[in-house]
Amino acid sequence: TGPGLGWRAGLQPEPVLFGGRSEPDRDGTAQDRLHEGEGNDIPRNARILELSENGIMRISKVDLQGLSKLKSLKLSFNLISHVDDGAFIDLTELTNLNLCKNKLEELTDEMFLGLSGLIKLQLSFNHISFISAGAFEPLLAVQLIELNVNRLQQITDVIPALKLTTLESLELCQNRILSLQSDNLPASNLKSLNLNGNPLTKFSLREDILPQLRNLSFDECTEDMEWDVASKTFLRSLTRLFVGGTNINLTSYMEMLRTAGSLRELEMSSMDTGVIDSLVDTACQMFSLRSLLIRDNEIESLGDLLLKSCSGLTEANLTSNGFVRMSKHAFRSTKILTVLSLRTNKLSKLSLALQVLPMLEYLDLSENIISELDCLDFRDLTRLKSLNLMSNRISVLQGCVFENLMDLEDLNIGENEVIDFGGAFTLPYFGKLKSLNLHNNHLDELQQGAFSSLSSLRDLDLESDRNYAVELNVFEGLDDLESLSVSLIENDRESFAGLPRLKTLSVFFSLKVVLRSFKPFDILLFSSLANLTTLILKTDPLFLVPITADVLSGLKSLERLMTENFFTNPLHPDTFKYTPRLRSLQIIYSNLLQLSPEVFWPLTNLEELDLSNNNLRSLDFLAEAKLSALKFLKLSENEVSIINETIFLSLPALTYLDLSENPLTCECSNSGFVRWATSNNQTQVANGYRYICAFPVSQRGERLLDFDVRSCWMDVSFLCFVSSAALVLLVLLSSFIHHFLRFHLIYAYYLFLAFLYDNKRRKGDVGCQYDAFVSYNVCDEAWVYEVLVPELEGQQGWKLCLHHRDFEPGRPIVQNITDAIYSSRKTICVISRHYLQSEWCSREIQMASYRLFDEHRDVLILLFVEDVPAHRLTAYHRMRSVVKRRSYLSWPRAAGHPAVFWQNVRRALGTDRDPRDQSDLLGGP
Ligand SMILES: *C1O[C@H](CO)[C@@H](O)[C@H](O)[C@H]1NC(C)=O
Ligand SMILES: *[C@@H]1O[C@H](CO)[C@@H](O)[C@H](O)[C@H]1NC(C)=O
Ligand SMILES: *[C@@H]1O[C@H](CO)[C@@H](O)[C@H](O)[C@H]1NC(C)=O
Ligand SMILES: *[C@@H]1O[C@H](CO)[C@@H](O)[C@H](O)[C@H]1NC(C)=O
Ligand SMILES: *[C@@H]1O[C@H](CO)[C@@H](O)[C@H](O)[C@H]1NC(C)=O
Ligand SMILES: *[C@@H]1O[C@H](CO)[C@@H](O)[C@H](O)[C@H]1NC(C)=O
Ligand SMILES: *[C@@H]1O[C@H](CO)[C@@H](O)[C@H](O)[C@H]1NC(C)=O
Repeated sequence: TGPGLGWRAGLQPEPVLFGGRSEPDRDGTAQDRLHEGEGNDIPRNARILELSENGIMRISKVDLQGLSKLKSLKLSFNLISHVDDGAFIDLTELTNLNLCKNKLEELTDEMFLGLSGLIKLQLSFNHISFISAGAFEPLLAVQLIELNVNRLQQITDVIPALKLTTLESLELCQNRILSLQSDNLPASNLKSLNLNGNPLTKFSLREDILPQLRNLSFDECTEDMEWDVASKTFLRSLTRLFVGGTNINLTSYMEMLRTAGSLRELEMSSMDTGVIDSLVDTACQMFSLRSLLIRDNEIESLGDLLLKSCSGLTEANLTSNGFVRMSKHAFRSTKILTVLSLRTNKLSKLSLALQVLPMLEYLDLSENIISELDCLDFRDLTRLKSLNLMSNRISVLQGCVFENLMDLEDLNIGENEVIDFGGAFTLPYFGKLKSLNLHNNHLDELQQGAFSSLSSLRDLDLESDRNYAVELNVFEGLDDLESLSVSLIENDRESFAGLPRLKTLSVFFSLKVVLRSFKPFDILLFSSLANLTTLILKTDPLFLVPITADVLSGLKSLERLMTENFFTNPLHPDTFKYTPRLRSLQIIYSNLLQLSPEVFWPLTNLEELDLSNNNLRSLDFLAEAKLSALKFLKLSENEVSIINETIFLSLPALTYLDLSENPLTCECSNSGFVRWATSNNQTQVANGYRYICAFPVSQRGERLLDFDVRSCWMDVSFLCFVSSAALVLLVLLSSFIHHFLRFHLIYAYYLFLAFLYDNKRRKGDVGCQYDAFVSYNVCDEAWVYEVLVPELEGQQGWKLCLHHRDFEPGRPIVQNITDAIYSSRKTICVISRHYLQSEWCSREIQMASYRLFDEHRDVLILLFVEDVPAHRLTAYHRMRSVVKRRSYLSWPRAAGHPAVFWQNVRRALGTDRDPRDQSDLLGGP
């Protein structure tokens, strides 16, 4: 059904695709084709494809292409009116094709090409009126063709089917066929022909065209039919005849029976009482007749006469005839009857009529109104194996009723009103009983040893809507019991003791458990059931007894656990540690709210998990649950709105996922899940295309899988676009900057370093070691050592840091120099032309000038040892701006008054704080 389904494939022995039902879209466009042009996403290895109840209108050539493994294809309840020639050509393995309930009008020659393995073809409920001569020719193995409820007018219309040598069964109910005449029909191997509901007026065999026919049905044929079979031998194989309806007259029936000499089974329904009596009488006189089925007739009383000639009968099925009374002698003649059904009548008592059937093995009296059984009713039925008394009104069970039923294996007294079976099952004659059904009776109590004589019993059903008490050791003696259903109101640890072979146990705990005991659920209730494989636990919705972590202790063989309303929130992490072999787990209607992954850790073999109806909000526990064998996961009717698709990475074997009825969100948070659901080729998301958005409000009612996940990816790619565009711009910009502003950048870089360094020092708060750091060029070294140092260190007593260094490029000891600058209060630059050329742009000066501006402190003292004309300063922007803004000291200008010069130097070295203090200091350009 188009995209939106995951698949069952891979390990599955039978990959299945369920289409399920889909309502037509609101705009009426329905899924009118199998695919919507997005490519065929049905897995190639699918074996079963179910596409019923969709709106498919035609099947085209490509729809089923390549599905060569398909065994069964179900396309019923669609609107298919056209199938392309060769549409099934690849389906060579197909055995079943169901096209019922469609709008096909004709079957063409090429339609079934390739279906050489087809065994069963179902075409009922279409509008077929024409079958092309070669239509069925490709069907080399077909055994059954159903063409019920179509518009075929003549039996000759189905000649293409009759010609098939493999065909055994042809169903033509409710067409418009008026007659069957052998004149223009081919001989056929048909074994079963159903003509029910056709307005047949004539059945005429003049030639031996149906030599193998065994079953023939004429129920509800609405016209008076003329029966004309030329020779008794033509119907020599006919063993089963089904007639019904009121429109065939007795003369025709008699003729029918006369020509069908080997009849073993005669079935009659909805006929006139008078016709039945005569027909049965005639039929029973046929030597071959063994089985009579008289159903859906209105016969009030089963009298002495109906079966009076039927002494050869072994089976009488008298279902749904409205018998109110039964004559004591009704079965007087049918002495060898082994099977008798009186199901669905209105008998209130048996009137000892059955006493006379010593050969009876199977007796069905269900769905009557029998309230009492006489001790003599079954007295002579000593061979009876199966007795069905279900749905009657029996309230008292007397032991004597079963007294002679020594061979009884199967007894069903379900849905009656038995209050007390008064020790019936402690009596010795039930030694062979294998199955006992006491479902839904009115029991009050089960006493100790109530079933003590049932030593062969395998199945016991004691489940009941009503609640009854179970005494200790009630199941004593049931050594062979394998399956038990029971409703409990007492939770006693001994309840299930002494059932060593028990494999299946179903327990319904009623509210009365709480009311009676008020104690926590007994932890060792099941502890003796080491062979149990299946456990079903249900409680009243109001049952709120706390379940202990040990509730499953001892169940070491358990493989299937189904609970409803039983576990309470939260589930103890150790709950399943006793059941390592569990393969299937169902916890439903338990309001778990949330689960911790640890709960599932012991369940390494778990294959099926059903957690429906638990108000779960998140599935994140699955990510850590280590459910590596899980194939089937059902989570319907919870409160999950967002699914993180990464959880499926931890479910490697998952093939089936059901998330129906969850309030899913149609937002980008679910886009990963939507993509996973539509694209993964292992897990089928069951009915995924029907999941409806619950949020956001604007999307409510839309389908989840219609949510356009591309819009989510678009956001991402837009982001990608923006960021890569930004990146490109950045690269362009940086190459531009590198090219044109490299030096500014380098400068800024050192400023930045200085800033960092400065910050560091400030934090370190290192005190000044020197009064001044002297920066000079090697050419001025003589002046520095001969004039400056003696004056400042000798005369004035300042402590100077002298910059002894080699000026070879590539060897600046940056750290040393900056250290020196920062451990001095001032930096004296001895400026000459040489200095400007080689030193001014050096790092230490830059850093010092940074310090100057940054700290707003006058750390820089400029000593000009020679006159530098203003225009020569222009190359040194910063120097110029310093010189413009600050005063400086000029040695040549002060040549006449060295004392003044040194006095000014002293003042400059002496000032510390505010640079404005000495703004008028020295005079300058
Ligand atoms: C300069 O650095 C060297 C090595 O890092 C060190 O040994 C020397 O003492 C430093 N000099 C000054 C003045 O800090
Ligand atoms: C004939 O009818 C009997 C009883 O309904 C059925 O079991 C049997 O399969 C039919 N035979 C064929 C060939 O259809
Ligand atoms: C019964 O039907 C046949 C065929 O339609 C007809 O020939 C015959 O007269 C009818 N017999 C009676 C008694 O109506
Ligand atoms: C009796 O006939 C009914 C209706 O065809 C069928 O459902 C039932 O199984 C038959 N019972 C026996 C014992 O054959
Ligand atoms: C399980 O069943 C076997 C026989 O099927 C039996 O021998 C054994 O005792 C049973 N185990 C328990 C604990 O009842
Ligand atoms: C899905 O789960 C994975 C693994 O736990 C996590 O990394 C991721 O963020 C989750 N995604 C969302 C959308 O919550
Ligand atoms: C399923 O998908 C996986 C990866 O996406 C691929 O390796 C594998 O062959 C596919 N299997 C089938 C049956 O298409």
